[in-house]
Amino acid sequence: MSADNSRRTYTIAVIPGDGIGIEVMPPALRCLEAAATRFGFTLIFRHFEWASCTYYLKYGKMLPDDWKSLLKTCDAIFFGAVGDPARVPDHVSLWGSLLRFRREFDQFVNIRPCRLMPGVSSPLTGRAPGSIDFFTVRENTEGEYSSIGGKIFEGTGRETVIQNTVFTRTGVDRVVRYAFELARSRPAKKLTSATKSNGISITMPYWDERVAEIAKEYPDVEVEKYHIDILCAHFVQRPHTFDVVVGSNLFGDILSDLGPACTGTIGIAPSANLNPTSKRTDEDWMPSLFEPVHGSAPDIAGKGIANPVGMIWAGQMMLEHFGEKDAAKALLTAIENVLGGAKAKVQQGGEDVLTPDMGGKGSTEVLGRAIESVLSS
Ligand code: GGG
Repeated sequence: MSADNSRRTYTIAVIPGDGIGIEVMPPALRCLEAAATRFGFTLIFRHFEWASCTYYLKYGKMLPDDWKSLLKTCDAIFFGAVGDPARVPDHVSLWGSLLRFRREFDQFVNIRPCRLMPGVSSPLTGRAPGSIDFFTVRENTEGEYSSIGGKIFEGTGRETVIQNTVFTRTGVDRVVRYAFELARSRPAKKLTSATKSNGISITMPYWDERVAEIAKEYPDVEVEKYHIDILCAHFVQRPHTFDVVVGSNLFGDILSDLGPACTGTIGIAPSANLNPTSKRTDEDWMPSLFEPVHGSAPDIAGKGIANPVGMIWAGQMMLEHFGEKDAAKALLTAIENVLGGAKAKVQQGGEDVLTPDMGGKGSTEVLGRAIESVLSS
């Protein structure tokens, strides 16, 4: 990362949020601690209960007034999930927390790996672990997620609702360039752009134009574009053909849920919300945020069965971001070994560590402990 990490001490803002975010956080912290102990660095966790609906119901807001200065004291933000729609409308909780972090810390890249992991059954059978291995790069601060618009003639037959999509040249160019750089660094050197320029006739042709313009700087990268509808179909039918996929805020969000679902479960998918240019030494330091792709999942919250891998893998991405490459590699290997060995373990009469979303009978606690113990051994 752009921080001064020579001291190898990292302060992390821990924000579990709501629902299963609260359940997957403890195993992830234990795995991070195990990695720190094994690889000789120090993690300082600063725990915050805000950015949750419980906080909102108590204080009438999602964040305290000094949230920004508190988070700026940290090297990164480790975030669980937000949302409790039975008590707080989703747009209130999301815009009051996660979207503020992304926008006000200018975390303009949301990068989400999508990989077929060992031991995880995919609805797309017959493919070997690792044969699906791509990244979605989502624009994270503008696009369809805009607060510009309004309602008029409310409650009448002329009721009208408008919400504008915002694409700025700076905003589009920087995320597209990031995606090209990522594609260039990978063996396949291939970039897929998600568009819908046949139907959305102003913003999406603009997106396509900027991709085509920036592509000129990357002659070594193969570029293709698909309308979002057929791209979703290709994700399902041939996910192994993708390498780096770049999309607007909304399209990137949809694709980064669909991709992991095609590899078995969204429960394992991590994400990094990055401000790649901010430096720890800057006066206006803006930390990046790491979270699982999944949300708060009210349907399974409180049952102890949420898959902790998305949260643990998000921690792995955070270690990578800190420059702790060996620890990050060991943590990913621990996840792969535990998932890959899980079915054989059950056949030999051992404990089922896989959570129900992966077809098992295991719990959040058991799976988290298994990964922690492999990492510590
Ligand atoms: N851990 C991710 C999370 O809480 N997601 C909630 C959600 O609905 N996010 C929408 C988004 O990422 O745009």
